[in-house]
Amino acid sequence: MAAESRLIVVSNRIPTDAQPSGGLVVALHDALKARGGVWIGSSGETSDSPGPLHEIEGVPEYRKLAYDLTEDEHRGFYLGHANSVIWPLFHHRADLIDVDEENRRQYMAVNARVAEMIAKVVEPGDILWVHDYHFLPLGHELRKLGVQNRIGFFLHIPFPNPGDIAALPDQKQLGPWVSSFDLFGLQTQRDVSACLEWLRTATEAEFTLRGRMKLADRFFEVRSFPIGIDVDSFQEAADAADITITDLPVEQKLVLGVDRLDYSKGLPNRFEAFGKYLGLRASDGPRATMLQIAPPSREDVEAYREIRAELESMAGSVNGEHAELDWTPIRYIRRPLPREIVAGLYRRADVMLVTPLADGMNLVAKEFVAAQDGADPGVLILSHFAGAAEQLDGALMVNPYDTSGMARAIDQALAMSLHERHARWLSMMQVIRDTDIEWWTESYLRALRSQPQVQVA
Ligand code: ADQ
Repeated sequence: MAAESRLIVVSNRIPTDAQPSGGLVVALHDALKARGGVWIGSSGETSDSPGPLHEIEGVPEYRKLAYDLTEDEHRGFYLGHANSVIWPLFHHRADLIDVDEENRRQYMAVNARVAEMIAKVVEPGDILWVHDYHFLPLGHELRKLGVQNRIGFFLHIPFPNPGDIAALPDQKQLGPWVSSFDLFGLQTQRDVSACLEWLRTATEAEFTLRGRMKLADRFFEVRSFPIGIDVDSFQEAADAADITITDLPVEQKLVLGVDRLDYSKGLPNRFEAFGKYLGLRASDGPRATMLQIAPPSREDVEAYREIRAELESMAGSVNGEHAELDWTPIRYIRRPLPREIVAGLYRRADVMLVTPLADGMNLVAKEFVAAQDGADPGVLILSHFAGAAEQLDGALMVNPYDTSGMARAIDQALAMSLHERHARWLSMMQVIRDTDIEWWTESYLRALRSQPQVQVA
């Protein structure tokens, strides 16, 4: 068999541990270990004079090359344009975007600088796989430097509503950015439809006979690859976990939420729905406690400070209304918890609430399913707006804007028969096994490799 092409992965942060943990990071680590290649990303450090790529120690099979950002770049590129314009807009929150000319300039400058560093290490035959919204212009910058290798992109977050794209200061450039990649990978069919609709209505792109798109002189493909998890490793972690880690009495029901604290995750609506559920519940009925784990992320961004204050006030008011001497209905933990503990909580939970207003996929939904004991599985309540909803039709689907509907779903889930819980869980397990993380990496890279290297339709 001919040697496989060397893989170059580009992602915002490069893992610094030799043996990384976390689903996506492990998948990319495994892909690089098997093929050899290079992983390029930010070191997470800032420096006044960042200098060139520097080697980070890892495993012998592939190299890790990191770059530092200046303070100004971190503020403008990362906190500013990527997380205060692209993130909210792509999560359908155009009302939250904070457009700033200097931040946009830093976003472009970092992409140009990273492209120059990458161009120095690319060899003929390498394939490049660029990850996420921090690097939308990277393919275009690489093409400007003469890089002709196959370059793929994967967007981990939703594709925006086509009409909202007009709010991007870069809207005219987005077409050339997307078409500079040979394969533009998205999480769901819904994202692909939105992307194709935007290409058709707002750009000069044409559909070609072989299902590819053409924009100016470039041919490219837009396709969905729903990301998965390492099912066995999650199942093993849950099997090994201590499920008595909470002090809840065994007969008490646990309703769980595990999210990064982010306005896209729909946490205020979830708290409100749980409050309404408590209002529905018979006063002598079984007690259910909701445990929400939500460590704050990106606290330097104003919108994140606001959501944190809102949640704390809501938890206080629901508890004020419903708590009893020996029962606090909403518990809220703001620390990130280790994976083993999260796996134990998934296993202990009777109901899992995954109710984002918008989400690329949402791996928590899949991890919860993998962590269940098949003899007595819990119930997943899933928002229509999570990418995972396209696959996990065994979940109880909810509209996160309808908090009364969510309250009824919590009630229904807590009362569900073992027979129904089991049937729903089995159908979800089948899907998460069929499209696990290895399937995702393999199918994406196979599709990227099969893009013609010479640009033809
Ligand atoms: P995220 O927005 O981070 O990822 P998600 O996919 O749900 O969202 O979670 C990522 C990981 O973080 C999961 O493995 C989860 O276990 C862990 N995690 C989340 N909250 C945690 C907590 N409170 N404590 C400990 N661990 C926690 C982005 C996109 C998603 C997409 C992924 C992968 O926003 O839509 O699914 O990338 O493509």
